[in-house]
Formats: sequence, C-alpha cells, structure tokens
Amino acid sequence: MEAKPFFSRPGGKIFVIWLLMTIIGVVIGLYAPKHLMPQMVSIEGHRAVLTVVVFTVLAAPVAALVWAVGTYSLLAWRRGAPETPPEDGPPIRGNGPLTIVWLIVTSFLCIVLLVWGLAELSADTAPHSNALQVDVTGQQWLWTFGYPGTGVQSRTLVLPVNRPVQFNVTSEDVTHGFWSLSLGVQIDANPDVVTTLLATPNKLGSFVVRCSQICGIYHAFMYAPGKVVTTTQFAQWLQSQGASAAKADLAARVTP
Ligand SMILES: [Cu+2]
Repeated sequence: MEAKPFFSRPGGKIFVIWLLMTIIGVVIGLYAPKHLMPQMVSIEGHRAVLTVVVFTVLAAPVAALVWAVGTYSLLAWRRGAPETPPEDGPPIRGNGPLTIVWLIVTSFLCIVLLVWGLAELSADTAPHSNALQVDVTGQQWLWTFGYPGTGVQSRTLVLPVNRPVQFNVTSEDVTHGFWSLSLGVQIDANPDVVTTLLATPNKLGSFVVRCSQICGIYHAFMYAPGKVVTTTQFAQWLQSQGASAAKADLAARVTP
C-alpha cells in the first residue's frame, strides 16, 4: 500500500493546526499585554509587560500542541465521522531523536524561565543607595504610606519621577498584599516583618495600589490612589502634608 502524503495523515493535519494556533498565540502574546494591561508608570512595570510577552510567546507552541491534538481528535474522530482513530502507534520510548529533541526543548524552556525569573526578582529587590524610603503599612482595610524623616503619613502614595523608591512593607494585623500593577510591584505585607521591594517610577501619571491577599470582609475595598509627580511637585506635596520646607527638600532631593 502506498503511504499517504504527510498532510493527509493525522500527524500532518495536527501539524497544520499546531502551526496556526502557534501563530495566533504568538500574535496574542506580542500585542495583547500592551493593550489589555494598564498604563505602566515604572521601569519594573515595563519589565513586567516584557515578561508577560516573552513567557506567552514561549508558551504558545507548547499550549498549541495540546490544543491541536485535542481539536483534531474532537473533530476528526467524533461519533459518525468518516475517519476512524488509528490503532495505537509504536511506543515512543525507543525513539532516540524524539527523546533528544523533547529533552532539549523542555530543558531550554525551563532554564530560560528560571533564569529570567531569578534575574527579575534580584533586580526588583536589590538595594539602591539613593532610594527614596517609603514605609507601607497595611491594615484592615486601608493602606498608610509614611515618608521617613518628614513626619508625613498619607493615604495616597505620591512618588517623584525617575528616582528609585524602596518600599518597606509591613502589616498591623493580618497578611495583606502590597500590589500595584502599574508600578510593577507586588509583595506580601506581613505583621511583625518588614519586607523591602524597589521600583523606579519613570512616567508621570496616576495608578492604584490594591491588596492582593484576601484579608477579611472589606478586602475588595482595600485600595489607595497613587500618583507619580515631578521632584518639585513632590517637595511641595510633602510640605502641604505638614513637612517643613527643609525636610521636604531633603527627602525630595536626588543625589547622584
Ligand atoms: Cu488586605
């Protein structure tokens, strides 16, 4: 019996579906995050979008393989379909080239994701000598932002543009989650523990701080407004909140 051409066989058809789904997945990965995620106002926020793009694009062919086999099986071998499922093929255990390709691809994906994740984590938590210190305290069910050295406590997170900020995050009662998507930060706020996290706002604009841990009945209402302003506006704002002019200038100053 003459062998059927590749694209007439189930494997060939699955390959075509896989290719189409991979292309769709890659296109979604490249374009959707920029349009579906909110406006990013920090370097970390932009890097978070890039991470979503890279991970989606890398995951697209893997997800497409599962979907392609599933879609083909459902359509081609449905009840009453002209095509009947083939007999089980030979086991792939002894297939050397397939095993090697499988190992290389999966190892490559795991290593890329691991290295990328660790690099992002260390960049977000590395101490910075010139960072503006902001104490973030969560409690049921609001956020308080303190600016050490100025005496200012605020329910709005105001940050100067183009300066690293170190958030010292803690909680007064239960575990909360300090989370601002636009700032690209998220970390648990635990009682009796201060956890630090860095971000560098690089775009003027407003954002929202939310709680990412279910922390009680009004968890959904635990959010605070935030904005990124110029250095001058930041010093003026500190003064409007009761800081002396000297302390406000000192806190707002950018030292090289
Ligand atoms: Cu909370």
